[in-house]
Amino acid sequence: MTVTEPHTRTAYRTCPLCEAGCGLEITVRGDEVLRIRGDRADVFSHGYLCPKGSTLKQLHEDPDRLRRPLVRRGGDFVEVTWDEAFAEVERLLVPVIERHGRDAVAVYIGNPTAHNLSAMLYTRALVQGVGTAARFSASTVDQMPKQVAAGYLFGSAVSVPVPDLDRTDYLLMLGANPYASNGSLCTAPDFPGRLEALRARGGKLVVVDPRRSRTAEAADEWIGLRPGTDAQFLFAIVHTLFAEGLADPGPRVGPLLDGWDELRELARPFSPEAVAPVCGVDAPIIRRLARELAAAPTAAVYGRIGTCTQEFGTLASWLVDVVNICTGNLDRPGGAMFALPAAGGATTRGTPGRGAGFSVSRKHTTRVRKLPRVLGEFPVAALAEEIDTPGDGALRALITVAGNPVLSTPNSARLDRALARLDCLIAVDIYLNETTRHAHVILPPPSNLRRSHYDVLLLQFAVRNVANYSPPVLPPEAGEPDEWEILCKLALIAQGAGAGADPAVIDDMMASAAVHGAVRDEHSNVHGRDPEELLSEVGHRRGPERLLDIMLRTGPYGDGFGARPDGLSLAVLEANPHGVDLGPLQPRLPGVLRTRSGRIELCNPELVADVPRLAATLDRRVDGGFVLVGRRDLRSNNSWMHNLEVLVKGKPRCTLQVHPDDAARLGLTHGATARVTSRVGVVEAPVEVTDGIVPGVVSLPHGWGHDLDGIRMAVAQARPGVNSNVLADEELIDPLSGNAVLNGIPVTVAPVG
Ligand SMILES: Nc1nc2c(c(=O)[nH]1)N[C@H]1C(S)=C(S)[C@@H](COP(=O)(O)OP(=O)(O)OC[C@H]3O[C@@H](n4cnc5c(=O)[nH]c(N)nc54)[C@H](O)[C@@H]3O)O[C@H]1N2
Ligand SMILES: Nc1nc2c(c(=O)[nH]1)N[C@H]1C(S)=C(S)[C@@H](COP(=O)(O)OP(=O)(O)OC[C@H]3O[C@@H](n4cnc5c(=O)[nH]c(N)nc54)[C@H](O)[C@@H]3O)O[C@H]1N2
Ligand code: SF4
Ligand SMILES: [Mo]
Repeated sequence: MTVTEPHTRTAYRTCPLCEAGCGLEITVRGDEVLRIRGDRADVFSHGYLCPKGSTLKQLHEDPDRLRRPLVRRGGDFVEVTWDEAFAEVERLLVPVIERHGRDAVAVYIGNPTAHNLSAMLYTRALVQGVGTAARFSASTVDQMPKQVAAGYLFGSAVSVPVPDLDRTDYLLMLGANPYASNGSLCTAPDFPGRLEALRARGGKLVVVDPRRSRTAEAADEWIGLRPGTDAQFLFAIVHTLFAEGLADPGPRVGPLLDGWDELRELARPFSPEAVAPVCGVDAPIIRRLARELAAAPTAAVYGRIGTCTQEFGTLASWLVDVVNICTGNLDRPGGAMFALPAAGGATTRGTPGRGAGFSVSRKHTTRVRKLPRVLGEFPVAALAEEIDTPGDGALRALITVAGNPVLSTPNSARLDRALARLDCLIAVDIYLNETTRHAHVILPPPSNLRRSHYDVLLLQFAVRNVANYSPPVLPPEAGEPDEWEILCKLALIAQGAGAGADPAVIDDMMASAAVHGAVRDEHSNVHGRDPEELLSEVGHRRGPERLLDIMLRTGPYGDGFGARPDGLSLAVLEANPHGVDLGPLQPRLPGVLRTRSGRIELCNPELVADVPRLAATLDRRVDGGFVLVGRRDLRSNNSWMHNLEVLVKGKPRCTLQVHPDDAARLGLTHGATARVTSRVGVVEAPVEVTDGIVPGVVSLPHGWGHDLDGIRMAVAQARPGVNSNVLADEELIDPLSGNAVLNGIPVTVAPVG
């Protein structure tokens, strides 16, 4: 017998770990990953990589990452075959549906699904298969306010404008720290480099944040704002623009606006003087910023987590776009623009410029708090009470897909207890962690390196139009289902088709529905064609590849199945492993609109109805108490990458940041332990004294607290940190979006001992 050394080869893959979507160059030998570095030929990231990118190798190799399904037997988990696992799902789930109905089964979709082609396309099948109203996701601890604001303004909840980073002359950034996060709802690999380029070409960067974040440090100016007061601050900018005759939407956008005069009236009470004591920012500074925004050749306002996960998340998100409109910067190069994604764009289908609009129905509400369903889902802040409040309609089962709500959502301790009471918890997940320890069955999808990728979601928010497909770097393991097959299988079991049902049934239905939808759409490049003919053209593909091919070919750059031979298809992307560049953003108004009126609805009544709540804060006095905010670290990724030694080594990151004046007042010293108490919980954390935070504000990162029993993440358990969401109050939500308030939580702080 001769043993041949497997040869070394290079594969290219888009990084799935954050929204930046950097191109990776991965060197493999056989099944072994030798090296990961930035792909210098990638059309978007040009070789950029953050410290997480190369850890796909460590993640792939992590011995704690689950490779086989686990089933709970007594107090223990045992490894079983996939057939046994699906049989167990059927045994547990079907009786819950029979006895308590479909709405007794909740589904929670977590963040990594947004970076996962398989999960992105097939969680819909799962949710439909379960047929439940009880849908929850990480969206309501994240960006829901932005989507609601965009929905009201532009008619579609994904028509979120992004700052045209590479061309703008002035960027006002609120509640985002891309030096740590690499950007969010603004897909831009090497975000820091793009900000440096902005300054190098003579532009200005202003960061509004209660913390002097790394991004604030790199900026021209840091504005230390009181948490949760972005809406008041932005309204004061709008006020100033009107008061000084600077408000001008420009000749293209102006004629599309409804509600201009109403906006001026709404802004009237929010003078810089009125908001200054609330925001903790002097009136002359606000006035100057308004003038600078108006005077800059081009400018963009951008807000993210800090402006969303707060008391006035939707109003703040709305006002970000409103300022862009008032300064004439919406939809023009250098301003705030809409991407034109190659696949799956919600505003690239149907009649351009008009649509069904966005609305929140109060017909379906949660059982306990009567909270409305927004974009088809309930606030995750209500998940625990929907389980632990007894009575008709209580939740009995939960299916999580790539989610760790026990660490990520408010009043974690209550949710943790509630999950333990479920009759059935099925987790599609790669770790036995704080949430999945309550599961009856854990179904682990394959390693990222054994899966294909295309960022269907986040390229809708990119600062440049690109398309990038990655085939699996390594072949699938025999007998291991891909994530989409797991999700389809769960859908089929919930439908009563049994654990032996073939996922292909759902996949075929989805492909057929996608083709039929495109053929019916009068504005599609395949309108009126024979669906069977189109399906046979993609008949050699299945799963996500087939769906993606259909989306690309019927998309705005697509080949239209032969109608435009030089257009995009999956085959074209396969031939271009570094991606295809589709150019800088182009103006998209009015075609991007999907409002019923076909206009930009500046003052939707739902938004207007929340303004009095905001105005009431103008009488609020800062009372000397503390509020808690979060933060991110470049080497973290929410709750789930703390099991990689390369990322967690070094000094502890889960610290409570306290301003020196506050530390002195409280008797806290650097390295001492502080007790932080909120209405719902208490944590003890090591103190980090820093002048990089506004007095009266303390900061603790989220995603930590790995010291719970029964988890299997040895590295994370060795440096557990504390869970900041034990302090987050599930009663505090932004009413328009149902989004949790994770920033600006009232707390008391005291030394321990
Ligand atoms: N390294 C790393 N990268 C990540 C993640 C991660 O966990 N780690 N998570 C990813 C995910 S899921 C997301 S959604 C994105 C988020 O990306 P970003 O939005 O950039 O999130 P953060 O880095 O948390 O920055 C939020 C900032 O808001 C500030 N802030 C808090 N409260 C307020 C407030 O009331 N007003 C204002 N103006 N600012 C406030 C905080 O101090 C913080 O600096 O990051 C993604 N990228
Ligand atoms: N206090 C506070 N809380 C926050 C935030 C904050 O800023 N402050 N940020 C919020 C934000 S922006 C978000 S997005 C949420 C995140 O909330 P979640 O999505 O609930 O939590 P994650 O930490 O992202 O957990 C992801 C889970 O997916 C698993 N996983 C990883 N990769 C895969 C995969 O490929 N397939 C599957 N099936 N599973 C996988 C991991 O093991 C983990 O269990 O947290 C929110 N919570
Ligand atoms: S910035 Fe995001 S996409 Fe790029 S390498 Fe880091 S984790 Fe991956
Ligand atoms: Mo997020």
